[in-house]
Order: sequence, then structure tokens, then C-alpha cells
Amino acid sequence: MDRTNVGRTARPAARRTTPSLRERAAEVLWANWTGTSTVPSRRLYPHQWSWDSAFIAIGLRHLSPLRAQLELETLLAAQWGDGRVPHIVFNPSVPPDAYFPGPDFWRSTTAGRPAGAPGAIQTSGIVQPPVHALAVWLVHRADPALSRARSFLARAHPRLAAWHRYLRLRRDQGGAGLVAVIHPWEQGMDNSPCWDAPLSRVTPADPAAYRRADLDHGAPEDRPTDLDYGRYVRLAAAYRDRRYADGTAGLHDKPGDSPSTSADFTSTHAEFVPTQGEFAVEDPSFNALLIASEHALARIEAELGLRDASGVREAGARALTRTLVERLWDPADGLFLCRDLRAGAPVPERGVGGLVPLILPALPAPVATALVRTMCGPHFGLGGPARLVPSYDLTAGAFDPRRYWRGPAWFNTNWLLERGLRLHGERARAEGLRRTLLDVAGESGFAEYVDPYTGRGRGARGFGWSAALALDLLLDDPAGREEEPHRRPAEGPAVAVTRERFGDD
Ligand code: 9WN
Repeated sequence: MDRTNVGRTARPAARRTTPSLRERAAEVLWANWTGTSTVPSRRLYPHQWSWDSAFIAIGLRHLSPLRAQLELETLLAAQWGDGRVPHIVFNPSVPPDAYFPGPDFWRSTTAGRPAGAPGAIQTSGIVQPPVHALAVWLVHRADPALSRARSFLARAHPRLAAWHRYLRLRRDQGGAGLVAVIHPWEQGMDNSPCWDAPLSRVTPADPAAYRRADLDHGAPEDRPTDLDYGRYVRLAAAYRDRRYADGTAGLHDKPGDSPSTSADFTSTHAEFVPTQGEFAVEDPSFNALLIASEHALARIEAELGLRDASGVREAGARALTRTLVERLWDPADGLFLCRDLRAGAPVPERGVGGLVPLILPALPAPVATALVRTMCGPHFGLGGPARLVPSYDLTAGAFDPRRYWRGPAWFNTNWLLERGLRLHGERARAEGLRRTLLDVAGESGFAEYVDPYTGRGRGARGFGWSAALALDLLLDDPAGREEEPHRRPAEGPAVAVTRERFGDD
């Protein structure tokens, strides 16, 4: 049986009734499937994006576990020798000018050679949030028999371990143990006001030197300004011209290397001298997703019988949670803030990324409680004026309900927060958010993002992760999202529950 066709049963030959949400979401995923992976949007984003693929695989697993595995395998096959998973894998059958910056800009097969870029696949050279180990684990759980038959975990594991190792060794630009992003596109919330101050130091590229393809398909009032775009281009070109070097440690590990442990990170850390790029920010969401994926990788290792590695990794994930709190938690604001490494100071902007650490099982109870309060307070408005959690502070001057990542609500961040609410015992709030997400996904035609107050769709329609994550919320058993290693008792809100003492392993 061809498992890639399993989901096609969801496509009715002739419809007499209104298609269900599940059918409509499946249509989007089939329409965006290229044969080996899924594009976020046929016109605006016609290639494979890294964190999009992870979220898409999480939804695809309910339709075709095989396709979900292939999605992640295609991405991981483009991994560089130093362990990085590139943020875009270019589809050679798409015209090079369909997206900017395209393969001719990144020049991965030449400029990326010192960092071990693949010779036969064209990719970008920056990264995106490491949601992949979490996705691999969830995809495995959807069909463990198929996964075992295809050695899915055994094949993915060394690549995931090398990916995390790259981040923790090469991207600890601040020396505190957290990962730094060196471009706003790496964090994924590209146009967030959190980047305004760190970006303001960057001289924009000459606008005559490139053409923005995004404005062919997106409304200018929704997209980043030309000034910001020029800065994005300048930062990316500077990294490329440094041949994608992150520092002087110079170890180019192969994806097939044996899995590293937390002990490896500390022992080699001292040898690493980071490159001084213009932009370096420690971001709470990126780091929280790495930690969540470290927990998932520990489960993968346990499943593969690598018990010692699993135990070390689990302890490392808890230790990194403590570092995240020590370094980025802001008790006065009740959320995590970015840290601008070049300014040596926190960025005083309330972005949704500051709420994402709620997905962490080892988060101290008072921190989880404060995050829920902030999410439901005036700045994010959940359960009040906002239907979905906005990408940025509703009360701030820079808030804009239309412009991307400067206010609109996104399905991936709300999906993460639904998970976090459930994990920390906030079942009723999680259920309310789940239902609204499903309503808005259907009403908006699986929009790329929506007005957080009205739910009106903006950006692309038929967007990959919006459809995939709606499917996941529709079909996944919510109890599974409460089954984390340090889950609280199911009854009662986070505030009423006694957690283990912060600092315990
Ligand atoms: C740059 C694909 C990507 C998402 C990002 C989102 C947007 C790209 C762009 O689209 O970024 O990577 O051209 O704006 O911000 O999160 O992964 O969907």
C-alpha cells in the first residue's frame, strides 16, 4: 500500500455537502505538497522552510504518517556538515527569482562549503527555531510500527543531536549557555518590534542591488518596510561573506557523529570564540523550543535504548530551563525578554516569544503562573478583547494588527501556548483557545496570520502550518499534551498546584 496516498481518501470526488474543517485542511496540505515536502504557501513561499516543515509534519501525521516522516527527512537531508539545519531548502524546479533571497543570493554550495553545506542541494545559510526533534517524536508516536519499520528515529537521531550540538556550541555567542540568533529571520518572528533596537545599528543594503519578491504576492502594508528589508539583506549578505562562520572553534562535526551530551557542551565551550556580527540576540522562544526539543530528543534516545544519553539530555534540558529563567525572565513584566548581546541589555518589548517558554515542563510554578496572568492581561488580552494571542503587546505604540509579527495572531504561536496551558494545568483556558483556533482557522481559510481582535485573515491563504496545526488540534487527543515528564495534577490552575522546587533535577 502506498502510504503517501493515505490522506487522499479525505478528498471527495464529488461533494454534495459543505466540506468539513478536516477536509479543507487536508486540501491545503495536499495542494502544498511537492512530492517530498510541503511549501508554506504556493506563491509567497514556494520552497521548504525549516520550522514550517516541523509544524506541518505535526499535522500531516494525522493524515499520512509516512508523508510526515518524509517531510522531516527531506529537511534533515539538507543539513550542513557543521550540524546546522538551514532555514530554506530550495526546490530546483521553482524559478530562482520566485523568492528573494533565493539560491543565487545565499550561494550555499560555494560560500557554505567551509561549514559543510551539501554540494547537491541549494539552501539558505541561516537557521530557524529547532522544533524538529519535537516534531520527529510526535510523528513517531502517530504510527510507531511504521516508524520502527523505517528506522525513522534511528536515522533522524544523529542528525537531530548534531543540530542541537551546533546550536549549543556555535551559537552561544553570549557565553551564558543560551543560543543567540544572528538574524531576525532565524527567530522566525521576523518583523517583531523586539528587533527594532538591535536592527537600528545595521546599515541597510542598497535597495538598487536587489528586488523584493514578497511584494509581488503580499500587501505592502502587511509586509516589512523597505528600510527593515534592507537591513535583513545586509545582515544575511555579511554572514554569507564571512562564509557562514560563527566563530573560531572550527570543528566541523559530521551529522553521523555520535550523539553529544551536555557534558560535551561544557567541555568544548571554552574553546569557542564567537564572530562579532552586528546582530546577536538571545531570544526566549528560540531557546524554549530548543529545550522542548531536547526533552523530545531524550525521549527518542530512551526509545532507541540509549538510556544514559537520554538521562544526561533530560538533566541538561532542566539545567537549560534554569539558565533561561536566570538570564531572560523579567519578574516585573511577567514575561521573558530578549537580550541584545551587542548592547549588553534586555530588549524592553513584550513579544509573544516571551510567553512561549510556557511549553517547558520544568518551568518553576511561579513563572508559569505569571506567564498565564500576562497572557490573559491587558498586553495580550486572551479571554478578554483578543480572540487569539497577538504577536505583540496590544497596548504598545508599535502594535499594528495588520503588519506581520507586529500585532497579528499566528497559528503556530497559539498552538504552542495551547500546549503550554495544558501542560501547566490550565485545561479550561487551553480548551477555549483550542476552540477559537479551530473557528478562526476555518473562517480565515487557514490564513497565514489574523487580526487578533476580529480573527480576520491576513497574508497568504491556504497556509501550511495554519492548516496542519488546525488538524492537530482537531485530531490529537488533548490528554497527550498533558503527558509530559513533570506534568502537574490535572485539576486546578497553575497557581493552585505545588510544583517541585525550582532547582531540583
Ligand atoms: C523569511 C515561511 C516563513 C516563516 C517565517 C515568516 C516568513 C520569511 C519571509 O515566512 O519569513 O524566512 O520571507 O518573510 O516570518 O516565520 O517561516 O512561512
